[in-house]
Amino acid sequence: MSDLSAVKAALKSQQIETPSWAYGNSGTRFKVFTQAGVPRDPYEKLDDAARVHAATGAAPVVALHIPWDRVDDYAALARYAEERGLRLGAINSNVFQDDDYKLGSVTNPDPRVRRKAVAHLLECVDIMDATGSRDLKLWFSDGTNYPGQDDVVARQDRLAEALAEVYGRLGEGQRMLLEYKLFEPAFYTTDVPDWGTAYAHCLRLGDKAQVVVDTGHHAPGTNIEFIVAFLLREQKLGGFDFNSRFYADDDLMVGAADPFQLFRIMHEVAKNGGLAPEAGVAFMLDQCHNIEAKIPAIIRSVMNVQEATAKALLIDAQALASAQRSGDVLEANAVLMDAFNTDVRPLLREVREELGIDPDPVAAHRASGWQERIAAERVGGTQAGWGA
Ligand code: AOS
Ligand code: ZN
Ligand code: ZN
Repeated sequence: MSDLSAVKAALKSQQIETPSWAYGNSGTRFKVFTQAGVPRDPYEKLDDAARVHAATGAAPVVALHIPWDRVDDYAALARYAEERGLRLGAINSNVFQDDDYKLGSVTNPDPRVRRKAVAHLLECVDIMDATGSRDLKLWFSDGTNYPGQDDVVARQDRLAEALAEVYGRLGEGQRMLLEYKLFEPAFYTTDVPDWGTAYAHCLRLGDKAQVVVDTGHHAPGTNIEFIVAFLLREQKLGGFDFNSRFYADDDLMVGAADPFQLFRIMHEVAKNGGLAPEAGVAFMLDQCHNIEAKIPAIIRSVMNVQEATAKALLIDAQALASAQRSGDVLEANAVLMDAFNTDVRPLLREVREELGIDPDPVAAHRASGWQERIAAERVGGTQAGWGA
């Protein structure tokens, strides 16, 4: 795409979904460094998310996590979001934080535990009905630690059975997004370890089941953009959990360690129709901000996705196709690199000015006084945290 107004229009229509848990305290198993002013409940998380949207104009959707965001009245929470120009996004289920799940949730050898896990997933669909959320995001920590610990194929059967039951409960316009992860917390086998496994289950389930690609969930060196291109071609890319990894599932700011990889991913997304709203690709963040200020970090992350998207949109598609047709390897690569090496920050400043927001979202947020205000006001109560 080289028509600048079309590039700008595409950038203006891209929506990034921020995760409620990124606003709360988080850390590693070694230490959680708490921060002043962190939200104490889902409502305050939405207040912070509204600041991210105000600063960027591109983050109107907020993903929830059950039970971390448990409230009595989900419809009221959805209204609260709406009053702030937001809407509630994916409902992230949690079948990994309970003693019962030591040997797995939906793949547990004990039918009682499997029942409990499925009941939670079904409850998440009830919540979607109340919030108006489109997506149920499923990530299973299920797997084994030792050879022989359990029957690998029987676990796939149990997984398929649970997924089918939840799939059957989905309403019109609702989807199930199945996330894969190479390892952790299970270290020998993981029941949904890769895109192929997730894809195979989704294929059997039907159109409402799609794969979610968490960029942090691959072996080093995995060509994630190939996976993205393949899934888009098959109409099975439901969305992303964007973050940045260096070693494993590091959940750092998207685009921080490897902006080139993010550009390559966004190139496949843009080229294969994934930016069109009707493609339904959810651009979610799945990050934690352990040592950096949370709201500015989320703003920066949204900007990183926008910058990669802008560069992908600036690729001269005709020049690329012609170099590819003629087998000009160097020229084809140069076309891509030209776009990647373009400084798109001035373009994005213009886009923001046209949207009527400050061209510098991080500076605008810092100047807003929000951080000082929440640090002063949010005293007492318990701060929300990852896992709380
Ligand atoms: C876990 O590693 C995953 O990335 C999940 O997406 C998880 O559900 C998310 O971190 C929120 O719980
Ligand atoms: Zn994830
Ligand atoms: Zn993860």
